[in-house]
Amino acid sequence: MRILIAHNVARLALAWRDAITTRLPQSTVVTWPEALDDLADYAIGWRPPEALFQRERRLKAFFVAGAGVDQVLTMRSLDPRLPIIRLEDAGMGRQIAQYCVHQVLDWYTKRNAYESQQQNRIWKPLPVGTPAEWPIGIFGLGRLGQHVAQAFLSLGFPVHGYTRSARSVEGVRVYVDAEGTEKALAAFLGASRVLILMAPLTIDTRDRFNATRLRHLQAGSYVINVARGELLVENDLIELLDSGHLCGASLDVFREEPLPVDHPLWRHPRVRVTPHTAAVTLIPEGADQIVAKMRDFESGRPVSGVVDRRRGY
Ligand code: OXD
Repeated sequence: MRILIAHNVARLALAWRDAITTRLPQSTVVTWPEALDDLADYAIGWRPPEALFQRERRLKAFFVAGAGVDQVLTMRSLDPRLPIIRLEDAGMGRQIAQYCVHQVLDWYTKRNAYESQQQNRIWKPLPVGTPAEWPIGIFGLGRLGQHVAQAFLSLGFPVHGYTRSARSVEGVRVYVDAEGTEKALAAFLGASRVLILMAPLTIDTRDRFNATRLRHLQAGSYVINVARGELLVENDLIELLDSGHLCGASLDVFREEPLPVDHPLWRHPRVRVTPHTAAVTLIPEGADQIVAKMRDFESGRPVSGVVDRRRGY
């Protein structure tokens, strides 16, 4: 097979090339913009250039080296028939679950308050909460969302999940909303005191969390965004943090990345900012998964993780 790697970080492109070459020694693997004699059969990439899809007209499939596919689907030169296949979990679920649990436990165990008490040498036990007071609401119950749900369930938190496709997840109160109605979303938000955004960016989820919808959350709620910045209207989030309706937010993704240096989120006292690192693609796990999918594809077996272009994920 002829395989082309296009990663926006040169060092990672080389790491992917080596990982794929090790697993498929009979194949020719090169990195963009190097061209193969006879064009590539498959490409693997993260934030690939438009020019790739203009030049590589013989691709059988494009593998996204991550979970989110929004960056690829918006490319004008993308052939609408080309199968786009994304990574499914590949070690990301565990990382995102750890990130979310860490953010919630820090808040729930009053770490900030104790840190400031320590600086002032104050010995003062604060009231203890219970998990029942902090129902977790997971917006997007795909593989990664289910990982997060299990992590919170194991710690005794009630978990609510919002999903577009009917599914049942043991222990989770599921709000299925095939039509995308405001009623189901409002009920889900009203039941949650921690909102975790885990859904892909699509035309339906863009700007979904504006002030009106965030107000449906219980008073004093916490917001975590590990999905895409565009799901959340950042100014509305700030407004609700300032009004006290929200008690805090942990944001790993932003409408503009890197977050501009003068952005108010950097300095907001109740916002924690991390640079899109809640889950990074683990190349060995990712390469194992892509190679297995490529083999299935080559031999005509069903391949999971193929993006439904209509739904956008
Ligand atoms: C992803 C990401 O989609 O890292 O994999 O954001």
